[in-house]
Amino acid sequence: MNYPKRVMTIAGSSAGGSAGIQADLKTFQESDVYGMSVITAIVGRHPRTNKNVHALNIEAIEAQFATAMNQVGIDGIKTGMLFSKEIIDVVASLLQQAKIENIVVDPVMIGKMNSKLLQDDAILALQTKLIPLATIITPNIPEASVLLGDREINSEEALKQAAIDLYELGAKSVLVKGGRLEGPAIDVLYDGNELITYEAPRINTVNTSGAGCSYSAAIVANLTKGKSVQDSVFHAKNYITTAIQYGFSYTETVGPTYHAAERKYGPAYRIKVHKD
Ligand code: PXL
Repeated sequence: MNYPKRVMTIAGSSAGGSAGIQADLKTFQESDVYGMSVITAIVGRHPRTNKNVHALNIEAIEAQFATAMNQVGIDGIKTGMLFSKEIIDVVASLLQQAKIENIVVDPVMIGKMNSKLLQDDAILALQTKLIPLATIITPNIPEASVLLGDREINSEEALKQAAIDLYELGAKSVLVKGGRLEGPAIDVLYDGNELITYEAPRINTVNTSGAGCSYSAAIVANLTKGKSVQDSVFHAKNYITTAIQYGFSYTETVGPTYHAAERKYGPAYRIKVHKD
């Protein structure tokens, strides 16, 4: 038997199940890879104290990584919410020591409900220690803007320039996600050579919680299965677009994407790809 590829997410636990670790593991399952997790922080709002981010200590993070590494082994890793400079430092050093081949860095900064998922003094460590190790980074527009020193990004042209400039931080590829622009959901991939645009129709929904997490989780799953970066992004964008199309909510809050949608209903759209 060919065992499934072993994929780890290093991210925050999102108690509602839509984002973070929970979204990643659901996406891994749908992608037929073996999911593992290292939890960096627990996100959940306390009804009385209002505290929302409960970070784990460094020892707990190292312990989880060592367990998965020694008991299973790792074919690919995605990072999501890392919260602090200290956590980024330890994650970067673990990734370097373990010589992981496929690394997706999703530079998560702010959650859909405005939770602060990365401290301000952690940006430099993200730029200089973690991003240079990445096979691909997947910032959305606000994250790309912060990584480029608060640059304004408000057009497809600016999106492309952001991808080209972020490449200088040392990742092998950069995917800037333009979902926050008006019109179709356009993402731009730059690999130091080609600029590729992936276009999905705009879906009229608020239920997109965890969409970015699930997208980057699908990318790392595809990479470990041997797909190229371009194909990994293409299939992941198809997957997440269908999951958003069938997004739903149990309550009045912003709801999750539907992780099983592509398997259950087939692709809702076919993503358009073009090269400049
Ligand atoms: O969607 C970004 C995100 C990532 N990781 C965790 C989160 C969220 C959003 O709330 O809670 C843990």
